[in-house]
Amino acid sequence: MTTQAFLCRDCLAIGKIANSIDRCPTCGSPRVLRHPELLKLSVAHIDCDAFYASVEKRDNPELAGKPVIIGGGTRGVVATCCYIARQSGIRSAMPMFQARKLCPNATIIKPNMAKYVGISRQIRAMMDTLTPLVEPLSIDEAFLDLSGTEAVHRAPPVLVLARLARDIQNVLGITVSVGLSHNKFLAKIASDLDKPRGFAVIGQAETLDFLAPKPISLIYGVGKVLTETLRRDGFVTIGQLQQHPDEDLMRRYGETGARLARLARGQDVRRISSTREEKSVSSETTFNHDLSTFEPLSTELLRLCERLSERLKAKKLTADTVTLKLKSTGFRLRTRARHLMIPTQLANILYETGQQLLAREIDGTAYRLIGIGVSGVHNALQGDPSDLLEPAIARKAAAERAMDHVRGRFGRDAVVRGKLYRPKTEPTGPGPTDETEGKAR
Ligand code: DCP
Ligand code: MG
Repeated sequence: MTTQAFLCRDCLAIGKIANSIDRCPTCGSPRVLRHPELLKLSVAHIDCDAFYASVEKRDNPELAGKPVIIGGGTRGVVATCCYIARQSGIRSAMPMFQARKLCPNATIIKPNMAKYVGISRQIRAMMDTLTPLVEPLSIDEAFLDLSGTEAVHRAPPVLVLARLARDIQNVLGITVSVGLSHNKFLAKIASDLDKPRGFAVIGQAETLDFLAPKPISLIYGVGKVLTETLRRDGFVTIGQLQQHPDEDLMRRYGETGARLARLARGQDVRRISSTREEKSVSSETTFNHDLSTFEPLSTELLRLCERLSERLKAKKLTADTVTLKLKSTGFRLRTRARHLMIPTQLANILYETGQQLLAREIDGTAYRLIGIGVSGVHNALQGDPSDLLEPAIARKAAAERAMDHVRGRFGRDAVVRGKLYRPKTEPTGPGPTDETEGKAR
């Protein structure tokens, strides 16, 4: 009789179980996890189920069993919807009018961000009691590294995680899904496999076979453009990348190819780094004369992005949220933020994002100050900058790093972007530049 390690997600019984038995021998529940590597794996990703919608359903029992959409507000799109509403085809980011058409009887609720942030913090606090290595990715998800915690908890990571999922449900009234594996890439994929209220495991032994039939777009950072390039070259599944010689992938796609080859095999060396202090870094400048048009504001923005990027690079940091700050002549403050899919330290990306945010604020208002800041700061892994995954970004990154190299050798003014070039005698210029670093919010 062959046996396997098992864990019951209801009564939390743990032990060995015969392969032929599919219910918990203690409580009879079918929610049994079984896997040969169940007691060895320690990297987890946890993601709340239909987060905003779950919170609203928790707070209004009349909504139980009914379709609920969270959205509207200023953006006019769906933020999320519950799993019942998803059966009608509604998805995040869909225009509200389309969602209403798909499910006319859905209850629509405007997002209450303060409430969701509060619950997110409570979940985080529960995670922090289990390991110092908690890395939040967004408001409703985080990586946890539970390696080496078995002695403290007197329980293997899988049991600690099942307890956590149960406690979050009992204490906070919302459900989460857990992915357990041997690295971040696979743990994140796993948490999505069994949603909602899921728990999925991807072991070392099945990594290659698990990934082989999956589409290449499952690899983080592979966006529409790269997917299309690879499809044209005959690569559709991850298995096709596995079968292809690494050297040829590198010859065709450079650094991106090397990275694709590694991830296709499920190799990911990124560590889980806790950003316990939600750090923010920013640069801002006050003008000698107020500015109201795009071009001069954009020129100042570029200068600030270069300084900010320089500081991030020096400290080996990347960040995933960019915030533009503007202060009007009447001292009214505007801040506009955008989340990036791939964390960055590049001036080019900061500038592109900042410009998009700036363009919407050009409405005749005269500004006396512009600032650009980042938060969601992570340690950049040496030799593994995530900007190398998407070729369009990789090209900009390569150009920027070449420029940094020249500046490193010959000084900051050795290369000056055309937009920032000013003859030395020109009298006007910006006022003082402030650089700050601290806790976000
Ligand atoms: N969100 C948003 N706009 C989007 C995507 C998400 O405002 N385009 C918000 C609402 C979500 C929350 O972020 O509740 C978390 O995002 P997820 O992608 O994790 O989505 P959900 O938690 O809602 O659903 P799932 O069960 O698929 O994780
Ligand atoms: Mg979620």
